[in-house]
Amino acid sequence: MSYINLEKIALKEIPKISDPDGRGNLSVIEKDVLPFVIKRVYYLYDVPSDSSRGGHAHIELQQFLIALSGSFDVVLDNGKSRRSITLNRPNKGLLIPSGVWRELENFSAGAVCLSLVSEVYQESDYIREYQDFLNYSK
Ligand code: T46
Repeated sequence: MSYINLEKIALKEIPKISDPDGRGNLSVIEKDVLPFVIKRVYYLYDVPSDSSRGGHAHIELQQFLIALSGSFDVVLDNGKSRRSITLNRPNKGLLIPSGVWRELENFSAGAVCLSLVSEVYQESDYIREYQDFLNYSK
């Protein structure tokens, strides 16, 4: 397996419909926005600012993360290098392919992280030990 190019992982615009009468915005994710069929949706909230989530990679699962409210940082690691991306807009999402280690940190007060994923929950899809991930990503 070759190292995944982290520079290709970028924030993706989600279509936004601004209301002409000033009633705010509506964003929609429908077919063709994501390269996978959504099999599961979960969300993280009430995360203390000094806590982190993630700290693992997935073997098959792809996911799309959105900061529905507030902000947080996603640290991506391909086994060779790291990069951090801030999510702070509900009309931008981060598409994380399989095989990338991720850590979510610096949650602001009231932050809500929505996660749309390509697989049902399966613990066997997780690589939770960093050394195992380094061996896997070589
Ligand atoms: C990811 C980051 C961003 C379930 O029972 N069903 C589920 O669908 C999920 C996602 C988790 N769980 C259980 C498994 C653990 O006992 O909930 C507990 C916490 O899960 P975990 O420690 O994996 O939570 P995070 O926030 O560290 O990771 C989650 C996702 O698991 C992961 O795919 O990328 O959010």
